[in-house]
Amino acid sequence: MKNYIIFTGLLLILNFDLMAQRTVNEDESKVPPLILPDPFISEKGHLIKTISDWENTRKPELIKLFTDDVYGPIPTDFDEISFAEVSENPNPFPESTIFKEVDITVFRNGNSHKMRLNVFIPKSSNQAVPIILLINHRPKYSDGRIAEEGYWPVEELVKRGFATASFHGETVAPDDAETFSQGILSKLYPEELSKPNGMRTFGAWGWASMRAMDYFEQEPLIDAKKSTIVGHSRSGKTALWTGANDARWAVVIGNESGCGGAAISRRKFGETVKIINTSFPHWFNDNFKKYNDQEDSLPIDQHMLAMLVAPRAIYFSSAREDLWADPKGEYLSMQLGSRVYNDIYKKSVSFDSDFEDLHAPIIQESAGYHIRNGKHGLTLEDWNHFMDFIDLNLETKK
Ligand code: GTR
Repeated sequence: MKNYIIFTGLLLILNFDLMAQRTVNEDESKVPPLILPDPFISEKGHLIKTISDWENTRKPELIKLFTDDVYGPIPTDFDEISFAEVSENPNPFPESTIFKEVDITVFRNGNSHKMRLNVFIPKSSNQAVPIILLINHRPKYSDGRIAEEGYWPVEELVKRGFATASFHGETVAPDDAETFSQGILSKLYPEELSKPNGMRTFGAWGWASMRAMDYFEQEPLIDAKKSTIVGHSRSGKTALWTGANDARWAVVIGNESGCGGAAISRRKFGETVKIINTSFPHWFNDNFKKYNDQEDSLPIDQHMLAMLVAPRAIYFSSAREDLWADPKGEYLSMQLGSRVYNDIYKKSVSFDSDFEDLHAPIIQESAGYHIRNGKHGLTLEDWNHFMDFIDLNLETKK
């Protein structure tokens, strides 16, 4: 009898799984015709033409729409911040780097929270160096190294003259629907929890990235004006939202960030708003759930997120087999979003190729993109293209 009940349960689960898979579209011919909200018409119906129109009217409108309907805010208010260098682990790369393990403590309304940042700085340099921050959500060693080959290639980054830092999302907000509030949300910003447009984990991880930037700004070995933020997948979504909010990041990179990141939601290709909100209800705010199966009523789409980074530099990357993240939707978003550089900032950015004809990375001023062969992941090949893009945009080439 017992076996019979368990067997039935399994069948039911399998059935639900199959049903969920059937509703995922990975067939380009089934993508609906795209009618996207116009980034260059203000809420009052005015045409946005100048930098002033964009920066004073449209950009604040879009930030508010993304805040209220998608991600929630990244709060910037707190009472005090302190940085303590601790030495808990030996330097895994003593030949080439200076290793700093930094505890960042933030105080607000009588409460405090401590997060850990791991920083590697090239030993050889005699001047302040540009830095690349990686937001991490993968298993890591206590010294910050990530076991996956190429995921955080510290030695290669340092060899090319970059300092690099990383924190794990769990240091401020657990990546779990039940426990996500057991970090800065309950300790420092409890009022956010009851707001339908409040901060959730992406806001919390973005907040941590901003505190890392606070550290970079006061560290003499780092040239904080030449900072890049990088995230892969869920951390890529976070990197893009952080880069849109915090103008201190000179370069913003979203690797395979997919649904709720670079990919256009209205394409409904691969992961959809409903699927992501169901699997990860703690990532986005509660209002975003209104758009489950209702992508066409979103007041924004994700190409507008790329635009919020301008005039700073933005880069998206995809993997050919990563259909779940909708590589074509990520590229289209860059093609459409990068119009802000041409139309508003009068720069010359071009994404002329159709997605199907892409064969080489597009490394140019302001906006770039590559697609590589293979599956979802962050690899040394991705990083080499990122570094080329950063070098070009920050003139860090030696
Ligand atoms: C998947 C999720 C994606 C992506 C990915 C990741 O399960 O559906 O949106 O974020 O996780 O972070 O690796």
